[in-house]
Amino acid sequence: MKKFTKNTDKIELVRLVTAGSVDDGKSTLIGRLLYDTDSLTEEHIESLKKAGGSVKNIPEHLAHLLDGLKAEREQGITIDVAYRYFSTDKRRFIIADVPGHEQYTRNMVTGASNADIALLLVDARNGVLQQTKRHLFVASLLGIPHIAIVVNKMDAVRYRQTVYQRIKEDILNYAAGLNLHDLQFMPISAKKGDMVVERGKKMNWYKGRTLLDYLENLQVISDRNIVDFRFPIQSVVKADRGYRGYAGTIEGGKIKTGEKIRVLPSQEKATVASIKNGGKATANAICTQAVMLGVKEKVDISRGDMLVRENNIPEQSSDLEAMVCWFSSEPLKPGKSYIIKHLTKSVRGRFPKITYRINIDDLHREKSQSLKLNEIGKVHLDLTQPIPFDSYNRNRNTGSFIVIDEITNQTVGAGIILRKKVLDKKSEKSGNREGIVVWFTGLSGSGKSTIAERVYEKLQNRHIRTEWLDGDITRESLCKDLGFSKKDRNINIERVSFVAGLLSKHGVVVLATYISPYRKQRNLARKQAENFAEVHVKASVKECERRDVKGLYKKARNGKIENFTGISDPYEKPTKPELTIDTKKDTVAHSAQRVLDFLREQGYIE
Ligand code: ADX
Repeated sequence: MKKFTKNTDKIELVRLVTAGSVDDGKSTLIGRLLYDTDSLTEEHIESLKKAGGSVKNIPEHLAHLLDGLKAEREQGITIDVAYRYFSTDKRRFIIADVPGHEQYTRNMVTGASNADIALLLVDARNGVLQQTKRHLFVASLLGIPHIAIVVNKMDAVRYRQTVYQRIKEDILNYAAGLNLHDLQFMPISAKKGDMVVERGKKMNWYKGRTLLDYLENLQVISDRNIVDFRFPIQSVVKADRGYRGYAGTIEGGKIKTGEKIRVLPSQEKATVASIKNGGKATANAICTQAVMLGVKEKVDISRGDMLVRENNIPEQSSDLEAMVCWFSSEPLKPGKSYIIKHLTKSVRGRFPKITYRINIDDLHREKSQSLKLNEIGKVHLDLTQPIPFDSYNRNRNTGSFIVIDEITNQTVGAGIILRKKVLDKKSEKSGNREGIVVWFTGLSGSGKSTIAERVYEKLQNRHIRTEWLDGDITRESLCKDLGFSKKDRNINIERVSFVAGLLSKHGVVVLATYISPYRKQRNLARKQAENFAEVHVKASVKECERRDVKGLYKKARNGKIENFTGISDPYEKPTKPELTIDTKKDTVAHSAQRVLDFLREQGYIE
């Protein structure tokens, strides 16, 4: 037997994921690897004895070894993926052991998320099963860099080369339709030990490497993205003297102290002042490290935000195209609201469309209205807020998400982001879509523009013809000559509602954000358009004054601004608005969603 000296310091760590179906000998194989590489711990041996085996007949009882896991299950701890460790003189390995029961897709997606190599087991007696194909498909979808098909139980087919060849051909035929980087095959008997660590004497026809030889010598291409710095904030730690630390895991790239960064979504700039790793100060940090950053400037950074390099910004969008694997017995319902967890941020979202479902047997694309348990499909994802992301093939971490059921709180799916949604312009633009004026009224600082901006972005993403008229902007151009006397405000609204009405008649969805304090003027605006919806953005003077975004309330109180709405000029509340939004209670995302829902219900958008 080979001897291992186990000097494990500083040797390379390789991540494996194993997958197979029930009874294909996965436990035996892992046990064999642990045993033949001298990686068994006292604990393993204890549990082996308990299970009725003894150290002498370990090879016969290898599978028991891993059934310690069963005991954990019986105690009610739900472990989907068990991690095993073994090492040789050359490398250390972590194996994510993925159980092969009916939840296999979920387990595989979980276990494979950062794997370097996937070992897919095939039982020589059964040949290629649907599950084998599914695993291979998921492995290719997840972009696992190396895949080894391990044909196990060769002893049970009398080590016949023809059996192995047949399986290899079947897989190669199937894999022709997949996007795989590196696919290898090896015949083994985990039970007898052939071709795992030792070559054995029974398969002289096989000239390739043993499994361990393969694992030890494979040049592992790291697919970690070390270029694009991505740091989602997990938590904000307040310390002495106003110091704030931003804690999280670096999900891409690297960073040094003194580098210029940007906070997303606010786009604010800052400079990295300090980096702490495990409590110790350091000058730089790299992808996968969990660190705490301090910044020089006083900027607003909170949990869920992302720090990136100043000039290397990820895409940001709320409309995405993705591939989703569905894990729940309750099928994916297009249009239903789910929680989408992307890095440290959770956002509401829906899947308005399933572009196609993949038939795992022949890889054909099929039309489908939903995705059932273990099914995989391409979907559109419509989020209530934009997220910063990279496509999955650029960064596995920032390019993936999980789907959580709002009510049960269970993970029901996982997805990988392909790209920002490219719309079928024809279908959205064609037809004589009607326009509408959506008139946002409310005090200065009530949140009109903030909400409208979100709605505007959503409509633009969908290629809906949209215009946004905003008080602060038209007062710099179209209404430059006007002040805030009653007369001037009336002219202001007259001009703007004329433009808005005109545009809406040409099929444009117009968002107008004006204080428009007088009821009479708003009714005039309504008359100018064929379709009109008044949205009352409600916030009390007290609340707006507390926010005082532009510092105008303070000035008005000090008498520096005349006729200030809410302070020295009246605001007449709408009596029958189509929509009322309370910005003290509702988030921006939710408020924008309500406007979009209204437009959808009324048939202005799909
Ligand atoms: S409206 O009353 O004529 O509808 P409009 O929406 O165009 O007002 O412009 C409001 C913006 O002008 C406010 O958001 C604020 O920034 C600025 N402003 C300046 N002076 C006043 C004032 N006296 N009252 C209200 N807003 C003012």
